[in-house]
Amino acid sequence: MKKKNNHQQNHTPLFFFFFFFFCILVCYLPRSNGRSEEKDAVPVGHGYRIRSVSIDPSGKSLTAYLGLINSSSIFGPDIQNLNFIASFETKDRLRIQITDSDHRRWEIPQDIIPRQTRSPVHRSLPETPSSPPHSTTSYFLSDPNSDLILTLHTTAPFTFSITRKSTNDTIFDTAPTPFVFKNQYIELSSSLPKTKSSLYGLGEHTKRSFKLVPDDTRTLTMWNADIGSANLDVNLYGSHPFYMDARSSSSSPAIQSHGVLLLNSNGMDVIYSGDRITYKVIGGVIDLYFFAGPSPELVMEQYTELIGRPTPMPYWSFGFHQCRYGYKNVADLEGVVAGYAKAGIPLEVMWTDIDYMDGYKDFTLDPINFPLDKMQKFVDTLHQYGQKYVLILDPGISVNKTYGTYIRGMQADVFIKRDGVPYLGQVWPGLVYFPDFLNPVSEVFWGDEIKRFQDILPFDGLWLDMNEISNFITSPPTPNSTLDDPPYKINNAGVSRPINNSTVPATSLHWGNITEYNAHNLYGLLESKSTNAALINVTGKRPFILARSTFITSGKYTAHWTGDNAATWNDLAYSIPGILNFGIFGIPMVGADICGFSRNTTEELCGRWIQLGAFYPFARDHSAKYTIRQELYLWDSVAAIARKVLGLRYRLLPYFYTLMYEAHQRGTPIARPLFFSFPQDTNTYEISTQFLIGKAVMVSPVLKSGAVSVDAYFPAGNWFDLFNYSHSLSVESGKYIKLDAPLDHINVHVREGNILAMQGEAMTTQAARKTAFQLLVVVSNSGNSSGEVFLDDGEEVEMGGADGKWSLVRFYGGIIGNKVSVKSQVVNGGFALSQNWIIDKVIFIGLKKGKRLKRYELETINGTNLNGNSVIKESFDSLGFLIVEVSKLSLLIGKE
Ligand code: MIG
Repeated sequence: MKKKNNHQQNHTPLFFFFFFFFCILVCYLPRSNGRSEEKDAVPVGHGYRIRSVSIDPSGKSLTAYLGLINSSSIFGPDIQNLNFIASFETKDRLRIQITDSDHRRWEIPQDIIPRQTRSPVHRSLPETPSSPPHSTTSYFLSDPNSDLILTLHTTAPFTFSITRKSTNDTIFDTAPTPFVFKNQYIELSSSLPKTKSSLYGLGEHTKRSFKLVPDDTRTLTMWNADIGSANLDVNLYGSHPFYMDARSSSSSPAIQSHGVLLLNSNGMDVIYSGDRITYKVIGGVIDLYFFAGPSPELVMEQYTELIGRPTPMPYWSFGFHQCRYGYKNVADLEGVVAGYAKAGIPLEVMWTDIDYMDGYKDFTLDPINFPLDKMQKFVDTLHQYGQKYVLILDPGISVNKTYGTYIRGMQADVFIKRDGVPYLGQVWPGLVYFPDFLNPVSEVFWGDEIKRFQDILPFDGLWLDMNEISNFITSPPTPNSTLDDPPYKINNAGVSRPINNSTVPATSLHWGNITEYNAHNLYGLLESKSTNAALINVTGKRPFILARSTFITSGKYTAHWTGDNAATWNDLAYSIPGILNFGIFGIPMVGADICGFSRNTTEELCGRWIQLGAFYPFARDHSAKYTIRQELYLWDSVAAIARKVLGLRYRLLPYFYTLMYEAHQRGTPIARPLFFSFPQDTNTYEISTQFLIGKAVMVSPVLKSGAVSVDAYFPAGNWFDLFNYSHSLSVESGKYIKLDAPLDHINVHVREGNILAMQGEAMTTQAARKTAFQLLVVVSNSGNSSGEVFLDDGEEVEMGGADGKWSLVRFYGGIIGNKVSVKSQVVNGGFALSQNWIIDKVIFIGLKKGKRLKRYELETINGTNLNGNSVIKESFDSLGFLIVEVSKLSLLIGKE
């Protein structure tokens, strides 16, 4: 029995008045949903009071027992007793868990997302709960090494706040809104300092801008759904309840950013109104993580330390990919490959969509249009030319007694069930069952199917579509089920559609009796995880997987594309926020369908799209069935643009790949928002039309029809056109500059202070890797510049692993007296030396104006004369910076 009476001494008649009032409201709001409640000032619940608090002697964790103040009737009965546990898991990571003291609730299983186990919790309440002494109004949890401090406010209803010690800035504060915890409705809200805070993340949604725009009518809903990304502001394929808050500060450092993750897989609405953020979650527990930053890079490092670092991608996956829904047959595929070759446009990977399958059944080939022998020959030929092949898989397994995969799946009993039998859905093959990736047997089953197919057709990567799960039917709800029809309706599809809409019903069961209600958002993640393990087993190589549906930690297994956009100028522009968001979600290998998926593209749009898409981390042209063809060679203008921009991309491959390494080591995105590198410049917080690749290269695309110039923002510094080093810009403080951008040109600039290791253009990444390196040393005003390049075979499972079959070369440029120097430091030079890679050219740009070099003498650090056959050319750029090009060198890159 709960000792309710002890804790209800403070009930006043006022409370009952409110209760009565509230009840009337509810009764007169038929079919009310979350959003109409939001408008009313009446809180959904009355909050909790603290019954006791204990702080661990280590000072790193705190446990409080909370008792309900008073119940409310909306969205079901309140949970009576809660445990509140706060702990510093690292100095930069504070975790807050709130859950039912008396009953176990759904939490994402540890083997899916590993994390620290809860510090010992007393399941039952102490005999005589000790109320906090009257004199105490707050409890603090403060780790001496951490910049964060937690305050528990003991006045009823209880609230908590988190403050940054160094600036005294409050980063999270649940006051004054009472916290609500019901079985199927949890509400937690924090105030935000409207003018100081800029929020990014909370996806997956297509947004007009990268920075979240306050909007209290439109929810940020998270419930994985097969909704085309051409739809703005509605829940899409994946769920990432993580945001980064970049706060400008007058103190140093100028940006104080932190991250907040709600580790919860249930459906939710998040409402961001500028001065508040409110989570409305329909299950699970509160498991909040605060990452102290303070730089955006550190937030990413701390976030990915918890969720896992992004998986490395094979070198070849940074090449250009071509796909289409609706390729007719093998001859069609061959024609496309030939079209690229003939046009001299690099094509790395050819894809097939569901067209290749026999009756849309996974692991089968259409015997007429994509017969095995022709497909084998096709894939062999691709491989001979150093190209790759990727194919699509859908999760639904056709229910067909003559289909091997189905038979084996039934034997292994791997399918999701409802009412004791496999749940029958409907997708492309007709009736299907869905493998339950929560069941460990599924990984074995799935891996075996992949192996059987790999054995006959040696594909190089897998594309996982429809894994939200997408279902062409909506099965009727189980009568009176609060799972199929929960009391609070999340804003599914922007119109509060039932959560069961076009997916597997919430009452379906996974292995271990886990409901689809709880596990729904995990499906794509689990499929990616199993597929990743299978590919490593089968090929022994680094896997390439492209998944549509993602969740927290998906970056450990897969790349992502932003799904079904449309061939419109708007969708071209929205691809930038889309890509930047996935960087923040820990999935740096991301791209949007180049030239647009649905609707007919146009020559101009496709030209502009490949200009931008050539700089997406993942660059794939893909289109829908029944749209016009959009392979890049089909228009002369687009072909010329493609040669130019993909030429630069391929020269930058070592740079992209090194950024992959950095992402894998530290979680830093490949494509980054400007504020990552220019935090002191608050104008950058708003920018959604440009982005950085790493920290050195800035892309400023044309996003409007008919435009032949672009207003691009340049943070302070000297910038140099990467296509033509003699075009430079210099800005003292950040400003917009109007740049020429004729149809055949995209503005891509490199910033002073960087050194890029580039290679030559080629038709495949394999061929590009055989060319000599060139160093572009972008001398800075301060004289110093740096850069690095990571080198390995591009496909071993580990990247930078213990076997040491890799090299990392760091370059440092400097001006000492009247000498310009560039030095390298080599970690594990052996690998690079074994490849005989040389640097044959070093180009210095951004050298001080006005002076020519008087005398050239090239020497290595140890004094060896290098003049040999080398050739030196000197010129001035548009601003008078000196450019010096030293060619015909042969410096081994693996040697310091
Ligand atoms: O119901 O496989 O987002 O890229 O071409 C549509 C056909 C299924 C959706 C994917 C899209 C793919 C398409 N798929």
